Amino acid sequence: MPSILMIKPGWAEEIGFMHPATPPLGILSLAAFVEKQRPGKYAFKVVDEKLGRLNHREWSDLLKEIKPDLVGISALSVEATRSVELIRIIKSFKPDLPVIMGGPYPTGARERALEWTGADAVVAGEGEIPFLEILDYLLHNNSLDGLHVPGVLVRSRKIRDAAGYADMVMNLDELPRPAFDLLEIEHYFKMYRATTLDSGTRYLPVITSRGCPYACIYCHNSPGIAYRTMSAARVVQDLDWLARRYNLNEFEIMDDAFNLNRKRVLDICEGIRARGICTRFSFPNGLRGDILDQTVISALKSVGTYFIGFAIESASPRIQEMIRKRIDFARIEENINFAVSSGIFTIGFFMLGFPTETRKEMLKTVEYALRSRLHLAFFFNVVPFEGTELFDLVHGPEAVAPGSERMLYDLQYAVHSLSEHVSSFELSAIQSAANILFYAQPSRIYRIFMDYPTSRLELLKSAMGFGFYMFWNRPRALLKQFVPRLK
Ligand code: B12
Ligand code: SF4
Repeated sequence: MPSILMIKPGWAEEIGFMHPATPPLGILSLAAFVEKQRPGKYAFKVVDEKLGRLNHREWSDLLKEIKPDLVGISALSVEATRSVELIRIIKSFKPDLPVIMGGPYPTGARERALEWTGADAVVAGEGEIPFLEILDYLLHNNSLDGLHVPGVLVRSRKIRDAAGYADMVMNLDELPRPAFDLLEIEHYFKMYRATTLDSGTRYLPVITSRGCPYACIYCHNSPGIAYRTMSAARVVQDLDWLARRYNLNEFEIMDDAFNLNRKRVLDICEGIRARGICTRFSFPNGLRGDILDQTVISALKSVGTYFIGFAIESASPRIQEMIRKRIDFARIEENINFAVSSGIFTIGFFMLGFPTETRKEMLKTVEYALRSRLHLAFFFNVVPFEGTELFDLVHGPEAVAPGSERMLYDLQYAVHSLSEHVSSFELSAIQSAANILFYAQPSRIYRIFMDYPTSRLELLKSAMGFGFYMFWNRPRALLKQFVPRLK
């Protein structure tokens, strides 16, 4: 039986001591889909470097042991550099071992991913259908040369003719559950997860919809990727099965647009109550905050929701229009306040440093956060990921010269203002001030302390982790960035 090794690369640098490692849903979904379509035909093995990076020797030993017939790599843009290193190791072990790459990085930057990483083929878009086609094709042919599949670019072919995205599974109810059994799942329970409030929870991440009908200019959700949802009945069935199978205490719902269909959300809550699924729920990837209402928030709370993210991004109406987020400020504020009063812990996501953004607009965003009743806030600086409209606006299609890719993807802690009005240095100062002012408000400290949804010990650990990031990782990285001779 052909052996397929699937790899989740480790990130280039690690964050303080709170390393999130969440089960890689993309890989698990591909493996489950292939197994459903071709039962018993391919044997999958998953190595997740988020649980611990392996060195060259360890990889060589592992490759000798597994003897894969094909390697699949799943990469975000920040994992591109590590993917290059991994592919080099794999190719030094066996030069003709096919390496296929998928995930958000090649989806947004297919040409560069193919040229730079050394992969034999890259997949742009969702992977279930094209990956199955690649596997079947390779089983009967020795090379990928003759493969023509939408969204798949093949290295050895002279003409790269895969425009558009890979075909998608339109009815998500047809997808099997992700193959969590391929992982040593207990390892993940010990790690920090996307809800970085604690570690040590028996949880699983779940995706109940794909795509998003909004079209924010900085987002990976291309208009070519349709919005689809699983039915409420299927979602409830999966939650019930997973909770029992893995003895879970919590689900992290990771959808990009979970609450678009109000009725579906209410039906899911109703189904959870009817089945008596006794877990908690968190939404670390956020809910669309301005289309929530009190009934929906109360329904979510009633089934155990304790943590919701609200993506506000900017408090400037001009920037909202420019980035096409178009948040209704009055509604989102009302919903944050209601969620907080209902006993839900909240986090706000803000972005600073958009092209043309003025100092005044940035300060307005910071002021908004300070006035809000949010428990936590992240002040991200804007990063233009390849494949987004924002990237084209900032770089233009030809602007990133081959050889400078590392600079493009090794983003951790570096602050690059895209605004011509505010320098990178000033932006980093605004971000630091925003963090300090936000978390130094006595009323906020009091509320965080009183409302923290896990133990006080976990609060202390998270506070120390954040302090480590704010006063060690970040200043060190900024010093290196702004005082070049320290590099
Ligand atoms: C869970 C999650 C996380 C987790 C785990 C991250 C990880 N390393 O995997 C945590 C919380 C740690 C996280 C952190 C970050 N994340 Co995040 N995260 C997500 C989220 C919400 C869900 C991912 C998921 O499970 N999707 C569902 C599965 C089914 O989809 P998928 O993984 O894309 O897989 C499909 C295809 O891509 C493809 N595919 C995937 N792998 C492969 C492999 C092969 C061989 C093939 C053929 C196909 C294929 O097929 C799959 C099935 O269709 C996504 C948003 C989203 N909706 O996807 C953002 C997302 C992946 N994150 C993103 C970002 C930017 C980050 C951060 C950099 C944020 C930050 N500023 O710190 C960090 C990076 C830290 C790191 N290096 O791990 C971006 C990535 C954009 C990009 N171009 O890289 C996304 C897309 C969100 C966004 N706003 O744009 N994130
Ligand atoms: S609402 Fe969120 S997921 Fe949808 S396009 Fe905007 S940023 Fe992307």
